[in-house]
Amino acid sequence: MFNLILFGPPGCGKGTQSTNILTTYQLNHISTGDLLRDEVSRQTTLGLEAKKFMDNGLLVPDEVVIGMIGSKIDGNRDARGFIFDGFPRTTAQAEALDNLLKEKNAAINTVLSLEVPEEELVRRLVSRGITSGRSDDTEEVIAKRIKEYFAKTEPVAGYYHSFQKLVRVPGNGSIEETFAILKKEIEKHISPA
Ligand code: B4P
Repeated sequence: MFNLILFGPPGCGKGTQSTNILTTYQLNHISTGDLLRDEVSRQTTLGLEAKKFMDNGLLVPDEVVIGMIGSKIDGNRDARGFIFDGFPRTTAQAEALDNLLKEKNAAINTVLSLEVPEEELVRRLVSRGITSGRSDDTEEVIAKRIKEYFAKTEPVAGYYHSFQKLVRVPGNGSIEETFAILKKEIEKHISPA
């Protein structure tokens, strides 16, 4: 099983590149952002609670997100591997993920961190907000999300660096240029399916 984390700040292209990667390598995609937005749109208890955090640019509490991931991994036991997109976002989430995978005799193989300058992140997210209708893509909330990233999520890079799993990748080129760089890294581990 090949397990990849796409890591980086809001708007770095994790969701965009996941789409390319999962079709080329036949991996299962787990995006906590998508899972949470689905709960919000169905107005579940979890979704109504999560929305309060998301609309304020804050991370949703660890126990909520970790619970969602556990059931997703269990539901796809025969997968070739997983792309974790937007997860883990705290060191507690990273440790929980290691434990969940260990129970399945699996581990994270590589963490690809997309590096994009802050002004480009804001530009992309503001531009997405114009068409997406996402309530967290306003300039005010974007600023809070980036602050939350540097406070709580950036330290997760150090966690994976300590296991020699972190690879920093430039993410400010075009979508195609960035995908080509990611492919080179992924193909050190697996071939296209
Ligand atoms: P996410 O859904 O993960 O949102 P994101 O970080 O904004 O997205 P991403 O980096 O994937 O950007 P994208 O490719 O879409 O999280 C949303 C919220 O959910 C969080 O703020 C938090 O509240 C909550 N949450 C999620 N996971 C959580 C967790 N584990 N723990 C706690 N809370 C959690 O790209 C953005 C835009 O840029 C798009 O419009 C795209 O077209 C464009 N773009 C991408 N690549 C480009 C390129 N190379 N050039 C030009 N534009 C590009």
